[in-house]
Amino acid sequence: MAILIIGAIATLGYYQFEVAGKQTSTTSTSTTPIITCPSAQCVNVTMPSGASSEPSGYTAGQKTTYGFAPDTITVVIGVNNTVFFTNDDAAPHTATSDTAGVFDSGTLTSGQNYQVTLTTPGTYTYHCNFHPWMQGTIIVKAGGAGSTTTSSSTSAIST
Ligand SMILES: [Cu+2]
Repeated sequence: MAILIIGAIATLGYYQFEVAGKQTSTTSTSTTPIITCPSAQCVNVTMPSGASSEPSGYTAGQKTTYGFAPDTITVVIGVNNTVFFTNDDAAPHTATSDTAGVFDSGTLTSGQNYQVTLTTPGTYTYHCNFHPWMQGTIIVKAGGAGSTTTSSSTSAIST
C-alpha cells in the first residue's frame, strides 16, 4: 500500500514538472516548457519555498525585500535582459510589475516559470498579486551603443 502511494506521488510530481510548465514572453509565444533559464542571456529569479508565508512583523503597504530571490537584480540590455522567474514554492504566485501593463506572469503554480525581456532602461519594481509582502526590483541598464537587441557581447555585468 505504501509503495502504491509513493508511486502515485512520484507520478504526480513527474506530471507537474514535465508537462505543466508554462512559458510566456513579451517576445515569443513558444509553448515549449522550459524548466531552467534557456540561455546565458537570462537571469534567474525564484519564488523560494515558503514565500507564501507572511513574514512576522509585516504590515500592509510596507516595502520589503522578501519573497523573490534574489530580491534585486541588475541586467544589461543585449547582455542578460531576460528575467526568468520560477516558482519553487508549493503555493501559486505571480510576478507582476507595480506599473500596470509592463509585465505580468499570471498565476504560476509550483514548478511553472515565466520569462520577460525588458528592453527599456529603468527600475522596475514588482510584486506577487497573492502575497503583497513578496516584492522585487529589476534594474535595467542600457547596453553598449544603445543596443536593444541580442548581441554576442561577452561583457560582464557592471555594477
Ligand atoms: Cu505569492
